[in-house]
Amino acid sequence: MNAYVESVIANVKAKHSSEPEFVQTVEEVFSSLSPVVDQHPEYEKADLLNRMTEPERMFTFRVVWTDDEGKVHTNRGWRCQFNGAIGPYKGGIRFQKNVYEGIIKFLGFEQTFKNSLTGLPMGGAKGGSDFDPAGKSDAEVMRFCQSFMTALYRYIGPDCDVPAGDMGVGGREIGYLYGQYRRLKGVFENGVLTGKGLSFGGSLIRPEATGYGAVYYLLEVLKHEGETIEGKRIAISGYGNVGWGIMKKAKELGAKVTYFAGPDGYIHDPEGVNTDEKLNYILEMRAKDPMHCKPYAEKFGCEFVEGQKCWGVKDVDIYMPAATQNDVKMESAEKIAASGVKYYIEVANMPTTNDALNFLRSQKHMIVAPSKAVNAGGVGVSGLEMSQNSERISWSAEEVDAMLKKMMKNIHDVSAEAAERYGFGYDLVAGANIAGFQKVADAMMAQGLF
Ligand code: 2IT
Repeated sequence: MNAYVESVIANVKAKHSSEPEFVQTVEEVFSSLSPVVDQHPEYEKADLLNRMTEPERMFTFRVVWTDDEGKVHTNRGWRCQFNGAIGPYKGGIRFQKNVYEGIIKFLGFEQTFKNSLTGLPMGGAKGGSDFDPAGKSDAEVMRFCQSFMTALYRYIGPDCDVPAGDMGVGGREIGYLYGQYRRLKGVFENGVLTGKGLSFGGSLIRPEATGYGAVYYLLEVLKHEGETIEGKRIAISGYGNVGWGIMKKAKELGAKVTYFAGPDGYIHDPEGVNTDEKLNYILEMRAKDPMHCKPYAEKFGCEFVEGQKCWGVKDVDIYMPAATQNDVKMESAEKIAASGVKYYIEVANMPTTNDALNFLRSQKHMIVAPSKAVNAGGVGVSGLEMSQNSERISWSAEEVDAMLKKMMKNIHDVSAEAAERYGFGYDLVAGANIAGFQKVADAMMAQGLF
């Protein structure tokens, strides 16, 4: 490994020992950059890599809200404005009990390279709170969102920082957050948030974009291998917004999701989630109780395996982990490699531990694609939402979908090209890291030291 890259990784490990997810992502991204840094000694002179690991700004804030019984709760909120070199800070907000600095920082770092890959002018950011949305009423969520935005609104804006959803933050939360922003600012500045409802500036296809984009990216990988998607069987984890989008697009293109895993176990539906009834049922099931997917098996008479993940099943063609970070560890990776399945397409942010990811990449029979490329269609369509808001227009679903498809093809192609150029062959992981890095690096080098 290049000595400067090695020293930066060592530095991050020493400085961030209490933030393992952040250390993990820096190591994953930067370990692809050795040949690039070898060719660009000016990066070390400008200490570019150490600068890239330090957020431009990160802050916490107090979020106080009252529950329906009048009891007062105090949560912590975060916003990490990681890198603004190529555009306004952009990235989601996550509400989840386990959120802490390390999660927000890792997501903000990933977001910087992901956003760069979209080809749109968006910097990297992430935010969130340790608020647990489970079991909260609409009114409680509203009060929480209003309090969160009251603390945050001075520090964001359409040309400054544009939050969106992530886990625990969907259309309902974005609506409440935007309402409070508008109330406080006294302006209709809807470019401040993406993932909005259609009646106040949301973009068609944004809710489906991450899942659809993942399948469009997959199409390019299959094309590269001389295959098509018809008849392909897919195993996924997660059946949230993203997993659901994959199911829907797969069905449309003649493939099928035959396995999906939730917190309580996994479902095996050999027919696939291939009817509108099944797709709608998943929405209903999730709205009622996001922790259990077993009711699907009861309703449609298929197998449910309690407490297990579907990693290692043999009767599929493609694995797509779409749940959360570090879902696939070494033990699962060994099962995946042994199953003989060729395609491992990451979808959730950092769903694979670094040792597991490197193990899968080293399998000669496998093709591995990284989440920061595969799931970039979500934020990509957020970028298109920003464009529509600033022009005060709305594009049709067909227009947005066509742009998304083109964007995913481009992300695949620039990644493959970057990997080839630096001697990695068809290594989509290294390629995405290099291609995402290059634009941010150029912009930072041009803008002087800070
Ligand atoms: O992880 C992600 O890319 C997101 N949660 C979406 C971010 C965005 O700004 O749309």
